Amino acid sequence: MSENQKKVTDLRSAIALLSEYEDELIYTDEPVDPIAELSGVYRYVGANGTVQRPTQIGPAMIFNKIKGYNDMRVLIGLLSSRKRVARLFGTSQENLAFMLKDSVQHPIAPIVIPREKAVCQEVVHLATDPGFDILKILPAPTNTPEDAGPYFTLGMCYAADPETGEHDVTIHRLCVQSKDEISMYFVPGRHLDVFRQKAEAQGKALPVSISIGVDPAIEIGACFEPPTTPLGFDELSIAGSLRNQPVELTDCVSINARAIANAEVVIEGELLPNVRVREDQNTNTGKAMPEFPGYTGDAQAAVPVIKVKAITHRKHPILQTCIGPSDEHTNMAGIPTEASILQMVERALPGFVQNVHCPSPGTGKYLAVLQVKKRNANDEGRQRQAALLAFSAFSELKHVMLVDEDVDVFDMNDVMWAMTTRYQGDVSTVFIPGVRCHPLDPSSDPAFSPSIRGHGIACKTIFDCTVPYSLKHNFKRCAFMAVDVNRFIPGFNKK
Ligand SMILES: [Mn+2]
Repeated sequence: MSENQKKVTDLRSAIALLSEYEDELIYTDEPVDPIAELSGVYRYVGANGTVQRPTQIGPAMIFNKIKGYNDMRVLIGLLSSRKRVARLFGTSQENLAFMLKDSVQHPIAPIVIPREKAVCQEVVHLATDPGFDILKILPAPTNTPEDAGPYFTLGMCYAADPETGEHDVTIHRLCVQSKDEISMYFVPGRHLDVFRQKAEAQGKALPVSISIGVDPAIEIGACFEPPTTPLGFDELSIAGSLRNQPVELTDCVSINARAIANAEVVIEGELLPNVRVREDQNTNTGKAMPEFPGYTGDAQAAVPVIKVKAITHRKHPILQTCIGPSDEHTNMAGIPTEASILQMVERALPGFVQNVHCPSPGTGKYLAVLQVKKRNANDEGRQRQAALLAFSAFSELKHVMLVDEDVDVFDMNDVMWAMTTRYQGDVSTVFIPGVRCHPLDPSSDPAFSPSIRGHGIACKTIFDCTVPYSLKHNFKRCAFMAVDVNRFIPGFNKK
């Protein structure tokens, strides 16, 4: 284990680690309005991703003063740079997916600690307290002026299967609907929704804890999806493996559920059976919030509701949030996607795929670039087999780009060079039409293409930008002399 890997156990230790670098974290004391302004600022500072330009890769940012709130800070963009994520995990950007893959294969289950030791319960607000109001306690941001309402964007939603008792953690968009109600949007098939439906079939509520402001290993681990983490796989055990120490849970104060013991904030509640609300019932904007493909999602007509029973938090809490289309999402969704692909291709084609990158313009979920090494004539064609495996490893993947071992998958300029000089559209493109992908891609719609029979179905496509094995001799990159630049510019290789 590297030093950095051991140093982080919660959000505060992650912040302390980033403070050791000069370019990873900035603070402001200028009072900010959580309604649209906070996200508006960070769009310029460090969102990047699929956000409309101007934006950039930049530091994480802490707003020390939130208008209308005392003693409440907001952190945004913690994971919105791959370099920063690598530092928080004590590894290199190129090795992140391999590290995640190993963690999934060697999970360490969470443990439960006594409530008196759980810092997330230093301050307790019960919904039965006079004047209880979610938005009086927590400055949930509204990300754009047309959002359906204020959203919690980085809540680790944790619940148990009512039949088996197995747990699942996932991040969902959570819109504050009233003083003690939050709506929860599920993309079809999500594991917490399976639990919710099982409870609903029995006419019961499903207790759920929402932990906000935790070790980033939990945030990234929570983004794994099946088949890598099938129903019943507690994704908290991935974070346990990443830190080589179990995630600590504690019993909630108001419901029969567990929360992450060192979270900054925990919202405790119950998903109510047979209750639905219109997501934008308070604003009628027709919109939900900015989603990772770079478009503001439509407000859903009927989403499940969490009745909040309590909010607990640490003293001087830090509410963590993200911009949906930022690189923060790319990293949280993309690195687990890379790890899932690596796991599957390594089982089927050992040693063939060298690395995988799910880059920012591909949202982390829709595009994967696979770097392969054709070792002999028999490897010709295996690159397309690797692409098919990638589609199986992650069902929401839409495009796979294949490049050779001399192309840097972490440099999209180099990938586009490969597409320019090692790709001919008519023979290098493989279409797999009519496959279900993801509903938030607006082009995956029958109005866009006659091959699409329903919203969320897409034409998966392989862009094979590898050189045919028999032609490799025609595709050698210019061979510059390997030299030690440090002789000319001392310290050059340390940058
Ligand atoms: Mn799951």
